[in-house]
Amino acid sequence: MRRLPSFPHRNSQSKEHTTGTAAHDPHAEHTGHTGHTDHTDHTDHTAQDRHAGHDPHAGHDPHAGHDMSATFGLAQTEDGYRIGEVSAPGSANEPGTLSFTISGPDGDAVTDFTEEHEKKLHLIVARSDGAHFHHVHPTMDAGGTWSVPWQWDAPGSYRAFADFIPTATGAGLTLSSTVEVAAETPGELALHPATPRTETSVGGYDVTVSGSITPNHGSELQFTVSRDGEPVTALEPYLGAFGHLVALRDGDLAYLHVHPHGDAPQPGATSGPHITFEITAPTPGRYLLFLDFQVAGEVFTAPLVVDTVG
Ligand SMILES: [Cu+2]
Repeated sequence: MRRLPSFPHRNSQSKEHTTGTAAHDPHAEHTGHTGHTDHTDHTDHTAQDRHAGHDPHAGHDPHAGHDMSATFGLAQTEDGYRIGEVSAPGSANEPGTLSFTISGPDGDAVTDFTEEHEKKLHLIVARSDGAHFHHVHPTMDAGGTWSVPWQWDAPGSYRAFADFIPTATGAGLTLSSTVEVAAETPGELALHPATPRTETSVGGYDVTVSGSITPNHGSELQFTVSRDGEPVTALEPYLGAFGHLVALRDGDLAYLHVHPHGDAPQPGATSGPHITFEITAPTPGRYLLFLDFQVAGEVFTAPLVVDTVG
């Protein structure tokens, strides 16, 4: 596995970057997806999803094995590893802590993780409609409990994805569990369908995406960052890359963690305005894209939405 150089991590452990800006409308059909919490049956994905050989990153991307795994992060248990119940505040706007443990094949909490992209565990949280996306890095105590200060912005059914490498196997896993955040009134639970969006603004930066996603083929997506109409060339390494892309399939939030083209940046290097990723979407459909990028020490997340073509 390629070792990534380490960089100062300016995003504090507890800081989260979140997107609440997506234009959304009520969309009730997502509510049925909460039943995926214990989705350990791989059969419905196996035929088309076990195809590491199709992964354009095979051979040089440390994620190649688990990005295209059978469950796409929708399972709570895989290869004997399990994410336990996620404890978090039960309602919105209530400060607290989000915590969980990862247990291994022997049932005990796992405490030995191998760093990947400068962190031993990456936690992605999104509501069932893809809104309220968070990418944070909890800390682990000696007993293997991961925790991070937490407050929900809105009620609903959320999925929490833990992306990690148990040192015992060296094989990356993404496991997830759902968390329900109670609403005071039923109207607060209205969900919002994503609609295709290839341009967005975050923190004064304009981000566009070009390219198209062809299902089951490596497809190139190019993001361009500009500010006040000028290309931004001061993109900084964040977690060992000039950008991180998480793609969630609209509907079930199947999870794809994608890494950019090119070698890991050297410390102090800057890049821009383009960041290019190769993504392999497992099925036709709509994909919610969350691009993390860093400028002047601050991390931004740009939410975009692309439908597959062909
Ligand atoms: Cu992370």
